[in-house]
Amino acid sequence: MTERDLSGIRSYHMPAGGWGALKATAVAIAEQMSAGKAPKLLLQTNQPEGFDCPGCAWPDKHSQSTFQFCENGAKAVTWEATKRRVGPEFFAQHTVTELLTWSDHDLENAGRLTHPMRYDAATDKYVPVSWNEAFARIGHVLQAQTDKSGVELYTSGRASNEASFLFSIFGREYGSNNFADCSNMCHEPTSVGLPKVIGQGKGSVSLDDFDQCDLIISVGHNPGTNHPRMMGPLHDCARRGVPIVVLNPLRERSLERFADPQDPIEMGSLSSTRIASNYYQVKVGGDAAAFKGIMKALVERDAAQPGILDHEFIAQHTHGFDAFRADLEATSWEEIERHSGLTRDQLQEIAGIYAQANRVILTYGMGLTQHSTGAHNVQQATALLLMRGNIGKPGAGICPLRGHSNVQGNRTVGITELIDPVMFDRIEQTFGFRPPAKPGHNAVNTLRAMSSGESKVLICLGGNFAIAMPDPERAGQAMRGLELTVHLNTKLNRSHLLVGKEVYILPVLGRTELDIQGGVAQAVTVEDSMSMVHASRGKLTPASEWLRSEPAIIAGIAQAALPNSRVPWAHLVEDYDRIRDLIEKIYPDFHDYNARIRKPGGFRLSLPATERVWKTPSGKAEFLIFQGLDEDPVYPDALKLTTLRSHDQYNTTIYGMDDRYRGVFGRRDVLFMNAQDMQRLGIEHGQRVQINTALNGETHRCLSLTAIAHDIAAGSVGAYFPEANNLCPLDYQDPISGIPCYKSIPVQIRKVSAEA
Ligand SMILES: Nc1nc2c(c(=O)[nH]1)N[C@H]1C(S)=C(S)[C@@H](COP(=O)(O)OP(=O)(O)OC[C@H]3O[C@@H](n4cnc5c(=O)[nH]c(N)nc54)[C@H](O)[C@@H]3O)O[C@H]1N2
Ligand SMILES: Nc1nc2c(c(=O)[nH]1)N[C@H]1C(S)=C(S)[C@@H](COP(=O)(O)OP(=O)(O)OC[C@H]3O[C@@H](n4cnc5c(=O)[nH]c(N)nc54)[C@H](O)[C@@H]3O)O[C@H]1N2
Ligand SMILES: [Mo]
Repeated sequence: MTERDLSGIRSYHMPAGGWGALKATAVAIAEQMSAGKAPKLLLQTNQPEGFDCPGCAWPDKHSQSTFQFCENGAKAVTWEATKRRVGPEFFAQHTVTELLTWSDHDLENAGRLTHPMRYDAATDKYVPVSWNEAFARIGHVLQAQTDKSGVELYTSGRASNEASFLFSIFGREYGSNNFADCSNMCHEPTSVGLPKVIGQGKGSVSLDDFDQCDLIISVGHNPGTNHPRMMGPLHDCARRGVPIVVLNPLRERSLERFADPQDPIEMGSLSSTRIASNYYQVKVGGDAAAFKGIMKALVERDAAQPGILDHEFIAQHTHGFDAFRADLEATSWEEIERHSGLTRDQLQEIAGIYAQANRVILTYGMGLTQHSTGAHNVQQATALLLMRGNIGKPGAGICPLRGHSNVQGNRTVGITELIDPVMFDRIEQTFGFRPPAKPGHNAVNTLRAMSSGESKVLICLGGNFAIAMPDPERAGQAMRGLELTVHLNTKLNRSHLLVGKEVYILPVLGRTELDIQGGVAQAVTVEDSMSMVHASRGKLTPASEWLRSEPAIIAGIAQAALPNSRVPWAHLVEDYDRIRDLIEKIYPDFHDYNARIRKPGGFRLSLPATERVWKTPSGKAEFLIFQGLDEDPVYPDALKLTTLRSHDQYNTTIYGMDDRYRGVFGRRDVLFMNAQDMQRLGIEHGQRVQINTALNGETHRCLSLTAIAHDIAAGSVGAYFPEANNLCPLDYQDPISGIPCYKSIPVQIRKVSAEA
């Protein structure tokens, strides 16, 4: 007899959204906030005079003032605005060793950080420290570093443009270009891959394009959970009869059907709208092969019926098509089928739907980017659009779905490890110092340098670096070896507990809170997924009187570390308009910054590809060939593990233990498997299995989970992050963009016997 544990595993038959979403919102409010406060707060989310939702980077029509309901946005807001507190009494009661035994959910659920804290090794506890003392010590250790390039500065994408810019100037004046960003784990293949093909590292569509498109291709994203406000446009398009073609190994409920909580008819009649017109369960890691198949089919159709491809656009606007077509013609259908997991007929069918549409938007998320071929995948998706001229015209274009609400903005205002001579010249002209010439570290190289002892200091502007990264063991060892670690955060997380010699937790104001400087309420600015920049104004009384804003804390650290700084830190922090005036000097695209953010909705940064201006070396859009088909030619037939977000989590923040739409309740220790794969391996629904990374030399990476039969493509398995990060080797990354491969890890799976 095998033991099976199916507790909390049950089918969920409802559509995404609907009453389930309203109920979950009510529960989130009841658990975190006093009921009176919440409705008013939620009504201020994404309104012209309110704050930008800290949930995701999906844009809003800010000029309108209708409230857009969003369950997971509500969770993000109430989680920040919680009534719970983690103050000095909390830390006095718990040693770091004890807190390490807590779950990620329990750590953050303890509440908002209220005081600056310093780790005391003698008692193994965090103790309160004054702001001045913390800044003085941090400044002292920073000044004492002989190798300034051994200081690492990490940014998580919730930080505003103002905070990110000050952080980037501080680090560069100090002497380090080490600006790792959560974008290195997220959309780096977009930032690196897109400029090579269309001359810009950002998407090309705006919200209005969704009103005009006649086909949407959705690849590797789960909007009902991660970009819920996107469900509005998807729902509208579906109702307009726009076909929506989905490529995703899992059948995600929100891509199947959705009931709009703002639609009285759907809510009243318990009906819903189908979202995907065609759903294709591509194999994990099979996207490049699938794109090649669709494009091969298009080439074949065009040979039979010229005009399927947009030859005029290709001739006038692109470069490299003949070689690209020759590669498609030389690729066999058998290989395409084997690697994509889709049949030739299915791929032909997609090509047929695509060939009939004239204004096509292709949207994508982590399912496409977090691969060892992430940049290639993004480029293949773009090539598909280019073949029929679907970039740079109304209703068409490429739409990467960014993660954190300001991750795109961080990068625009200087959070990059790369050397940019134009930016460096402007910094020199503006401030009178030149940033160091040595290129910095991205996220993976940051962890490598910390782990080898080359880097000794880590300053984190938000986030949970050590837990978001692959290879928790190595991250733990790296964190424990540091001389100084500084965390600017709203909540307690596990990175705080991986203590080195000297550690500070500095509590920050959140996006929802009033930020008063020089007696005046300040606004910060953020850039959404569609390059719209707008203001965000917090409204709530801060969680504690000791909190400081991110810009103020960065200024405090900078003043202590750089006594002869050329930057007027205190003056800048008194009025954030002054910070924006400087951003405009370094990045001229922000001209008239302060005037333009005062208009409802803000302004859009320039996107040359939308005008069919291609900022590539050839001056044209490029067709770049992806050699071969498989992202993992060494282990093509191994099962491929993908790591996923549940419906109740925000990255490493675990709001709760349910994943409603996937039918998992009260637990996260599951491995989603295809029923045929289970049968082949003799594994039963609910049985405990051991998963090993199958990469050479990585066999020590293992994890035990409960296998459950799920509607997932054959050859693919799925587990939750961050629990499964132990199975992700740090060195398994995309050589072009440096992103860790979180989504397609070759694994072996075996049963764990009941006696074991
Ligand atoms: N509520 C909430 N909102 C969030 C976040 C959150 O954690 N919670 N995180 C934010 C951040 S930082 C980000 S980056 C975004 C992430 O948003 P998504 O990109 O939606 O993130 P994932 O949950 O990683 O899921 C990706 C989807 O890709 C599919 N997939 C997995 N492997 C493959 C593959 O090989 N090929 C294809 N085609 N599909 C695949 C999965 O089945 C899943 O549906 O969301 C942001 N918004
Ligand atoms: N296996 C696997 N690993 C992954 C992924 C995956 O799909 N699979 N996804 C990757 C992706 S896309 C990303 S973006 C990274 C996420 O990496 P990070 O951005 O580093 O992690 P988060 O979990 O978003 O950070 C949570 C912490 O942010 C802090 N915080 C919240 N709001 C604020 C604020 O306003 N200011 C400040 N200063 N702090 C704040 C809180 O203290 C909280 O503990 O994870 C990556 N890791
Ligand atoms: Mo992300």
